[in-house]
Amino acid sequence: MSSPPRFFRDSSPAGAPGRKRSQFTYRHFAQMASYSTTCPLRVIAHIDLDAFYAQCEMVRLGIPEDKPLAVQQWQGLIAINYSARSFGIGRHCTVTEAKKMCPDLIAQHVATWREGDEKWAYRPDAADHVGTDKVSLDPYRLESRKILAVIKDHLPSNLQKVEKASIDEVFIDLSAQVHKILLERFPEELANLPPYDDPAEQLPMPSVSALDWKADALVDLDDEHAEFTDPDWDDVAILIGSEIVRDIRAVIKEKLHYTCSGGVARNKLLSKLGSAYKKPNQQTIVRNRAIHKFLSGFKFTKIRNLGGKLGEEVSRAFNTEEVSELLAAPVEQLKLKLGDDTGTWVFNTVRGVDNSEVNSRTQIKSMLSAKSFRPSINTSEQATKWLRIFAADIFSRLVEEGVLENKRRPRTINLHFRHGTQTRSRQSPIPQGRLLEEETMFDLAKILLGQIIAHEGQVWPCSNISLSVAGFEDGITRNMGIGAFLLKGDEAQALKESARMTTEADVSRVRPAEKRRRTDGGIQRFFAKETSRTLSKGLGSDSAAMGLGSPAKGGVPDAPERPDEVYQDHAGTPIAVHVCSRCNISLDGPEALQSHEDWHFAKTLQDEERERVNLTLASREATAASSSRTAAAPPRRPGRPKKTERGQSKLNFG
Ligand code: DCP
Ligand code: CA
Repeated sequence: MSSPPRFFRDSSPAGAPGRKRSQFTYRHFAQMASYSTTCPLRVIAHIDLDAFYAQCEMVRLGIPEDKPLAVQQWQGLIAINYSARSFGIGRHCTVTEAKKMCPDLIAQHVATWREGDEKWAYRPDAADHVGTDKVSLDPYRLESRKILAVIKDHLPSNLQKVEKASIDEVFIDLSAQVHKILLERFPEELANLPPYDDPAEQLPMPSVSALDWKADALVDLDDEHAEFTDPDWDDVAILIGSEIVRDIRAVIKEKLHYTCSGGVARNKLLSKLGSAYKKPNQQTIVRNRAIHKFLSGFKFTKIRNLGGKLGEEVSRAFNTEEVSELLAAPVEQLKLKLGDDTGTWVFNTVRGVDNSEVNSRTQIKSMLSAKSFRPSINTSEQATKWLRIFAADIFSRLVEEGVLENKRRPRTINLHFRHGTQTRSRQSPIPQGRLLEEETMFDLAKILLGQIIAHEGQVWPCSNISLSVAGFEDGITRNMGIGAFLLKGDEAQALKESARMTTEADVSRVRPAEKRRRTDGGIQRFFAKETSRTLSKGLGSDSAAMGLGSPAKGGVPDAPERPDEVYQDHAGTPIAVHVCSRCNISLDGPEALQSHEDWHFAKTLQDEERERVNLTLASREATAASSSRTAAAPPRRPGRPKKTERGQSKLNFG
């Protein structure tokens, strides 16, 4: 779906003498192509599905768009479509209250797993089964995956950088694609070498006199920038970005029937605020010259990363929630009250400065599936039925992470089991070197449960069980095949040593009768008492991130005997996928992959060097801030507990 140019050409030639120059340089323009995060011409989009779970149910059930619908979880509502919102229904309402407000409301309960069943299902009686059911988000994850695929399909395969930020939102760095389009549309101004070969030279102004923003919501310009100011390259770039986002939204609607809202701006912070600005089914453009005015109307607690504890701390310290009031605080005062790094970060953030990268690589560090039992459960049969559900639940999320393609896989599995006030836990490495299967996870979980029951004395009744996986790695196998190849230097050495350590620990603790079985490659060899150093390092922080009760104990003694053939490890058949973990392209063999990786390495160095130069320039000009820290998230202060990962905070514990 290609769009015609949406601007009106100026008649005077680009290089005409006396013509005003752009405020942007040839270097700035070139930086767009390499996704430089400090480039002032960056174009970042945020796309967020409208009332997502509600739309999923409407599409699944074929319900017309204008019918009010809410998604129910037990007696509460977790998603409300816009038609239902017009009756004043919100997440704060119970189903009963909502039906009073709108008698025609369709309240669709989420799908659930049921104790003993092997698959989630939509059940008419789910709301009455909070004791035996667990919410399944699989239907929404499935739709989310389809949407992501449509987006990626629509973007040029060699020029896309898409970050899935949650189940219903993505960030897209459109800079390189816009750079290409700009070159095609404005060759006269942009395709030539800079005068004197100096990239610091200013570009000619774009030969356009007015931009056609179609139906986009345009945020008003700052007072000092009147609408009649000539458009510069940042305006043209963002306009092209808005065309791309409009097209993406249209394709999602056409192919999957979902509406979404979009925000286009120079960074993630502003594009996210933009997409939420006008909903549903609209897109908002925050031009650089509108940032100040746009932001000053917000409470800073609405800004990404300032919504939680940090936001509360800042509002306590400055006795306000308004961006406009915080703008008056000098950086020194912010640093004094919040610490140097956080103070500088907040100072930049309320000014709309955010150089965080759109990261196409997944950030998930752990996954957890859990259920609290009221009443408690009393038998290992019951517990095992839940382990089946947890394994299936986690596995479906692992599939989303690319476990089937061996793109990402967890290294450890962890079982927590609550009896009274005590939480028992066991953990184990996950066998590497072959494709991870749901059944393997279920078997491992059963073994861990068996160990807790056998070695922890009184364990019944049980009030909560949680299964989690952690220690995610990118397509690395433990068989020293491609793993060692992908890593270099210290990393490769560390991997070799950890493999050796596992083997040694394994051998040192096996009883002679077990030794023979392990050399067959049975699962027991994965139950080696790993050094507590390895495990506590690997899991401690993740456990904290997940808010688990107690730290897991190191090591798993005496795995129960299992028939080896079930777990026959396909040792010696490395998963030889020669796929670049950065850009996902397939290479012919290890050598080709190696040289491709070397190319990335060199390119990263080059980009970093460019950014370093630009950062120096930018920090001179920008704020009075002493260090120009503008990372994705505010720097964590010492002692601040690690923030729960996105997605986990939304976990429904049944
Ligand atoms: N969600 C949830 N519990 C919450 C918030 C959200 O289960 N407290 C789920 C249901 C939502 C989905 O996550 O449909 C996406 O959350 P959003 O905050 O993006 O909200 P919606 O997509 O429902 O609405 P909007 O149109 O405002 O984005
Ligand atoms: Ca949404």
